[in-house]
Amino acid sequence: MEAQLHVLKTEALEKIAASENVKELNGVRVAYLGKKGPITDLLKGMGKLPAEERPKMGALVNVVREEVTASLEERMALLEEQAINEKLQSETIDVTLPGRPVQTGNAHPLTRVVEEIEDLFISMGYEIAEGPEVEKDYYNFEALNLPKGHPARDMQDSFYITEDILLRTHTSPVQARTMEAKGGEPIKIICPGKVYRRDNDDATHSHQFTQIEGLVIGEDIRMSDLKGTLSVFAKKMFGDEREIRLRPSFFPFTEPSVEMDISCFKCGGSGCNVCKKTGWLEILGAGMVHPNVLEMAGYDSKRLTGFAFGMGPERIAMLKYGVEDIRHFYTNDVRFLSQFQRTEV
Ligand code: 2NM
Repeated sequence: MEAQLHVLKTEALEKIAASENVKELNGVRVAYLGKKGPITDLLKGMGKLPAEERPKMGALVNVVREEVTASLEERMALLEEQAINEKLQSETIDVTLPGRPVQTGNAHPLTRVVEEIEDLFISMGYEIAEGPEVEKDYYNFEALNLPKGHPARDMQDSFYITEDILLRTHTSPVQARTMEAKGGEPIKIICPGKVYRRDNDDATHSHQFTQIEGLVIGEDIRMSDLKGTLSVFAKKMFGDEREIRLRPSFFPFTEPSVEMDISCFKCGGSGCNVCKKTGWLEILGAGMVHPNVLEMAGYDSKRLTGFAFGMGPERIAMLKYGVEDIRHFYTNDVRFLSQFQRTEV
């Protein structure tokens, strides 16, 4: 029986050593130490031995069982650690890998020009005013010194909703509304927004486009204030070397009225393809607010005066970025839009 026990032990230890994973090792444990295993059998068979041999044999079987158990536990610990290490290895995540780039959009070129102009005027103390795009005839024309039948109304063929309501043809009605609301108080605003005119769309015309108008009303506001303000604007938008030039013009809501040119930012004034060899680029219209406009809004035109100006962000963006067709701004072709990606981070 001793020899039998020895063989059993050697066999068990070999199988334990040969087990390559936890499952296999568990099989060995059940086979040798389980209730139906040979060691249990030996213990059960103890009763058949002569009484004086029982203690010695019992002790021997126990020693073998403990040795096998100890070997099993040692091997189990090793295999479990191996299993964990393998799992860790195979599931490793390198948190230092660069992330997948996310496709980001960017502001529309017109939005950028409008925001740049807004920022400039905000820095000079202006507030931004907005108003309805569906507007009353009164604010769009009447309050701006364009009474019914005025020939200038034909200059701006409009989209009428009813006889008294139309899509605004400029953002001036926002200024008329602001003047009316301020009830004679000083004003310093710019009004950006969409406007509408009946036009056949082509490379330089669109039935819908954007405008930014400015209005300053206060004591002693003069033409020189207009010139200084617009000169700052020209340099900020088109470069410090820009000169401005005012030419006489006509608008019903201003008197006197002017068109403002800037010296060409490409050739500096010597003449090139951008300025069509004139050295100058027309940028905006402006003037001193007509006394009729002030009086209609409730201002005393003897006490307060003002200047106003209006420009088209599309035209400014086209000049600045060399865009040859206004329709590019509205057709949303990403091949066009993505060219205005901000490069600075
Ligand atoms: C322009 C040119 C000149 C203008 C005038 C006014 C108002 F409401 F104050 F009378 N707003 N905008 C104005 C003046 C607009 O755009 C070319």
